[in-house]
Amino acid sequence: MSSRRDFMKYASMTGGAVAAGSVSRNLMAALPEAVIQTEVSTMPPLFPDSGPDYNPVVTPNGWTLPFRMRNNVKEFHLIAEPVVREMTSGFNANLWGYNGQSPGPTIEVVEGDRVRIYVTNNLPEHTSVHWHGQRLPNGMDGVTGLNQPAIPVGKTFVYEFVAKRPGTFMYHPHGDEMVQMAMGMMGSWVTHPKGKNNLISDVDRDFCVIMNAYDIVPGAATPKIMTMLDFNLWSWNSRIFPGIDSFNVRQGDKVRMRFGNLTMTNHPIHLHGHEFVVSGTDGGPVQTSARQWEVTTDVAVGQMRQFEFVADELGDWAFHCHKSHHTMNAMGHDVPTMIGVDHSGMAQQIGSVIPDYMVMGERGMADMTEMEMPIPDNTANMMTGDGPFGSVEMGGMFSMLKVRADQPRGDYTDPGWYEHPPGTVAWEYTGELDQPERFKSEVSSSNMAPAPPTESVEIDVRKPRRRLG
Ligand SMILES: [Cu+2]
Repeated sequence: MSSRRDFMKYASMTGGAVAAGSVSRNLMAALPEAVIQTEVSTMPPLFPDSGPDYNPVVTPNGWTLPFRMRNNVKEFHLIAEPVVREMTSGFNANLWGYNGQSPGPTIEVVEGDRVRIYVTNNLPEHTSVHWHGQRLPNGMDGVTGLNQPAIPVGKTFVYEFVAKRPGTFMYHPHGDEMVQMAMGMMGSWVTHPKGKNNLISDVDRDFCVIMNAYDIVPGAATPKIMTMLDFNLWSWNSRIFPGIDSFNVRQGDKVRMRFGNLTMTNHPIHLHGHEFVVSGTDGGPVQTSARQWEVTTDVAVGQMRQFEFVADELGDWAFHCHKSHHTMNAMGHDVPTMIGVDHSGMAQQIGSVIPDYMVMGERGMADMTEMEMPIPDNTANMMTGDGPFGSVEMGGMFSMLKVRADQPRGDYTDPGWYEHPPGTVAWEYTGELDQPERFKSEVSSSNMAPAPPTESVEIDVRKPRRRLG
């Protein structure tokens, strides 16, 4: 099996979007071709044409790394390098990644495969790769200083091990990792089961997402790397909504989602309109008897989770992290809450000194999506993304599951907006409105200050007593 043939197959599937990389011709004799990808659209699955058959995964706004077979070993070539990632339309980030993108390409193998990965370091500093979650020889685990010397700038190291157990894994540096992961160095790894495994079901669609977070000041393009908690860009495969592709499926499809978390906080991943079971964790497939139906599953720091469901409800279903700050883009967090504060007068006074002054958050933040206030160049809007009924008021870790009866099998393209059958959209009631009856105790609640007591109140304080016996 020649690498050229593998490569050609992939290139023809993707319309030539993948191009050969920067490795010189004489090196190619020994090294597998380095394939570079710079398109941000979702690449179609990479069907295997050697070894055992499997149903490949799709990485939304990402791609799968082609390999070559050499003496029964699957050979890959990763190039660690600075990249420019379009995180959403109109916003580019200077990141570090692999083979042209951050996150790097998804690596897909089969249980029992012997895998050899060439890693070329084109970063301005040393690096290494840790194969997160894998069983492998200690010297292949990729911790700089502990298992190997760091890969110096300009050098290529080789990792080789057998992909022992099926599941969802990740890869990331384990040398100056705080900097390199904050800059976007990471990727997904999927090991398919060899043959039939009773705990791993066949699915029609298999999506693979790595969650990452960046701290990029509005107007800037390079992440702040010292940030520990206050990240402001919460992304899936280094894309932020509305830049994240929707997850498009055919009604009745069995769907698997794989989520890995390489951020510094947990993400409760929430799907509307369907229930799912968590079918796999970092340790492998979950026993059938231990699975429970959920609509949200938490993916903690450093974890991978697989969940599965049958997409039986037609429509465009919201799909997002349930931490509401994570469905927003770059914003200032240190802003006082002004809801309920009357700014009238004050804005005018400030306006005489600062002509463009604008009151923020007087009636909630939804106005922010409409204001279109001038923002610095190369800044993502805080929460935008238009739906068929107006602004979705979301950013960050948000997308949609689009279920269609006529979505062709294996077709991952966006079918557009769902057309609701007549009478199935929430509508405005225009009839009579009676004044709601309230309990007496409610009358003075909400925005009104409680009435001052008319007489002095005697309070009976009961002191805690020591319990006897
Ligand atoms: Cu989150």
